[in-house]
Amino acid sequence: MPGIHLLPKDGHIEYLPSIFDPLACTRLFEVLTQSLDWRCDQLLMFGKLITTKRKVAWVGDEGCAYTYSGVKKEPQPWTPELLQIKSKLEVIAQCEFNSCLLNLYHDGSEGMGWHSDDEPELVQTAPIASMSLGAARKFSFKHKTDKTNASLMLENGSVLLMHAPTQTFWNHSLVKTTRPVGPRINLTFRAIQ
Ligand SMILES: O=C(O)CCC(=O)C(=O)O
Ligand SMILES: [Mn+2]
Repeated sequence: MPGIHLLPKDGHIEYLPSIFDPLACTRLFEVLTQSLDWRCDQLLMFGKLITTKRKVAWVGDEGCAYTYSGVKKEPQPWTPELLQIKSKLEVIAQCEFNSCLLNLYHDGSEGMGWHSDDEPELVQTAPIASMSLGAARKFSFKHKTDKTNASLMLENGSVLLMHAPTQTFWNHSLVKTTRPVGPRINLTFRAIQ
């Protein structure tokens, strides 16, 4: 599938704008907000348990528990809407996913710091498919060793595919902004072994 390619080396990302139409996105935003059990995220930082304002929902096949930032998450079951999105992204990404992490950012004061999704339970060769709904937000990559930077805007209805070995060599972050921006939901479909 033709997309916008951004990383100069050591990985491969494809940005696909307008995969979902604006009407479908508005409806999905509402349905996801109401049909999932959203919790404040909990991260272990310097030995302390931090609770974020950003909300998360972890969805997946039974048995797909996932540990990140020192906290183990048990999945909630798939909803019909999430299964439909999953099928569409599996065709685009040519890969099967068994879990999805959803993040709900209420405004520009919420973001996600530098990290890579390189946990051992993720299938290392599988891409991560990241779908965005709502406000467009800046997403940045920084090379882990030489600190090369690259950024793009993740727009409503877009999909970003992060192919292997991107997570090995690059960190990414969802940049906070003082610009007034509305809420945004991001869905990252993942393959857990
Ligand atoms: O909100 C985003 O676009 C990124 C979220 C992310 O990096 C993650 O869930 O691991
Ligand atoms: Mn990530």
